[in-house]
Amino acid sequence: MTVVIATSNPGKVREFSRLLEPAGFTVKTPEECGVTGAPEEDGDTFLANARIKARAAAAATGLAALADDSGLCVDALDGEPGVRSARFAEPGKRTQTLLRRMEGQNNRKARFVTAAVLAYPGGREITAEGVCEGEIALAPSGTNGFGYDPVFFLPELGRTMAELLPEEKNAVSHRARALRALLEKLP
Ligand code: ITT
Repeated sequence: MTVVIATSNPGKVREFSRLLEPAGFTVKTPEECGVTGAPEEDGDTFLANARIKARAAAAATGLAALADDSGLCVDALDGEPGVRSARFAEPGKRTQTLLRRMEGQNNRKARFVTAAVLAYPGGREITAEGVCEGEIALAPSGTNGFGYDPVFFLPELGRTMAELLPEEKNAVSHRARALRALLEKLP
């Protein structure tokens, strides 16, 4: 089965490909299918935004399309940046902005959340969610992964998400958990 990964984020493509290709899927990016531009993510929830991206790519390519919408929910910030994770601050300043907002906070508990949607061109869809619990580190560390990974500390592993190897992130991440749950629902 060929699946289009409906994202403009190369980190997500890498993570999904690593999980899907060994399971026998052929993975394509929207660009490889001649599709450029992304739909507006104006949903109020991770699921709504994942659905917008997956449906748009399935319609544009005529192929099954997988999208995820993810974000970091921080308890001390009442769940922020959450569904606004990509708009929280300018690209390149998000982790710094988050650390500044967390200054003096003792409660560092946070979780990454992913809603994943596999949309078929005919309208059928399969959805799943994945969560990864952790803490906001005091300072960034690590160069792997992307986004907020350098400031997301996993107490059980004693490392930030950006200090994990790609296969280690895929063993515990919100995205991998959502994808595994989704694949279990495939007919
Ligand atoms: P697409 O919408 O094109 O898929 P995006 O990067 O905008 O790409 P999201 O809206 O899902 O994707 O991401 C919201 C923000 O959360 C964005 O700043 C990401 O960098 C960050 N994020 C998502 N998944 C992450 C992960 O696994 N590790 C660290 N940060 C992540």
